Amino acid sequence: MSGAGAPELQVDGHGMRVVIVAASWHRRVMDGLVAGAQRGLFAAGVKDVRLVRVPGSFELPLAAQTAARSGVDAVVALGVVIRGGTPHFDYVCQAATQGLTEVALRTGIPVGFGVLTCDDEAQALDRAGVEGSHEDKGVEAAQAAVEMVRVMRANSGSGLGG
Ligand code: DLZ
Repeated sequence: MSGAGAPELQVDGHGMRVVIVAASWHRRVMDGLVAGAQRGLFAAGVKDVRLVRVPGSFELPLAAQTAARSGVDAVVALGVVIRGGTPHFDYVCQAATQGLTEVALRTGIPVGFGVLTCDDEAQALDRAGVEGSHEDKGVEAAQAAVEMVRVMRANSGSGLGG
């Protein structure tokens, strides 16, 4: 899956409260993703942004669920899992992806998905919004979360949202 075809979202997050939950493995990549998400949220007008750090991507769903239940409008989940020589990669990716999906469905709170699953660190850095990157997945995840708040609110009368 490539980043080609990503929408250009003009998002408005004024008045929203957002929590970024971020894993700590692979520091350089994570610093880029967190900075990108913060940049995206501030550019959208979100002033109330809190950052929660967890050890690894496996821990993201629980932190995201706790944040989602605390009364915020949206959660942005960030992590990077780099393929090693064992099946561990697949289990961590699966747990993070499935867990974050369940959090959004269970709570009704949008969760921006900014978890990179890469073959190596160079591939991850190319998507991390650092100098020389071709993509900025932190910004994309933040914009998607803010846009989903708007979508849910706009469609609350149609059974979408609360
Ligand atoms: C154990 C592990 C490994 C091997 N690789 C990564 C990784 O690339 N990215 C990441 O975010 N976390 C990794 N982890 C840690 C797990 O996500 C988790 O923190 C530990 O298994 C402890 O629960």
